[in-house]
Amino acid sequence: MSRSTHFSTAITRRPSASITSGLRAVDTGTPDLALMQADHDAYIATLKATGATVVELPPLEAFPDSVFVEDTALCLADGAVIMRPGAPSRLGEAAEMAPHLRALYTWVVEISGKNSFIEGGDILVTETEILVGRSARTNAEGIAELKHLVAPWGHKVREVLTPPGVLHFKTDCSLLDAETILSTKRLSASGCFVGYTVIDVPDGEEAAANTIRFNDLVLMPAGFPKTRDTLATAGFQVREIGNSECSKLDGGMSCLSLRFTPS
Ligand code: CIR
Repeated sequence: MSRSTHFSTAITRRPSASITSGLRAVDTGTPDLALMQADHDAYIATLKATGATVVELPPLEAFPDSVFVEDTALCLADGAVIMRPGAPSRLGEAAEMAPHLRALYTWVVEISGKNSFIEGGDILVTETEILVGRSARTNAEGIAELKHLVAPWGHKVREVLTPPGVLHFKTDCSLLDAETILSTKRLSASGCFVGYTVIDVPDGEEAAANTIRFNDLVLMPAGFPKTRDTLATAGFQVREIGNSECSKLDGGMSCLSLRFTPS
């Protein structure tokens, strides 16, 4: 079993009523909290169906984007790293997550430089390396600090570029198994996945690139039949989860959880 796809635990946070004030690149309408909650419940049930424990945290009204817990931390086998989100309205979310990780991990370290910014959505952990996309949220200082913090745990960090105009590196890709990455063509064409098997997302379904492999399942946003069929044909067990409301806030499958096996 691969440590980059198989996990005992996930952390999620219930969406808050303030989600309607969440960040978004383009306004495509107000998210419907009840529908988002129903989709969130289905997401959690699917994680649990793999046998994992899901720690469900309460909503944080002061932080409209706090349902997107992935951006607050990087959870590795050896320890967790608390991020410093580059979005000013999200910076305080990391401190809210820290005690929950300290309760589960022996080692928790923090990105602390005042000029260092990094969000979990820009980080793809594979079996052999940690790819970090420089983006509007993640800068060179944040990546350098992460590199320094995880080196003692034996991890190699490789800096890559999140495509311009794309929120996070993982908005455009996901790890499907130890060797295989699902990616948009615009990202895979950059050459950053040389050495991996890449499955390109079919044209017109770029929003389906953000999936998660969680134990035996691949969770993907509903409404992308070509991608679903491509993944099923490649042998993956796919579960579709409604994402219409989170997508109004540029969020997807990976953003909604931290996934790990605590040390
Ligand atoms: C934001 O702009 O920060 C949120 N509205 C969406 C965060 C999505 N997170 C992720 O892709 N990891």
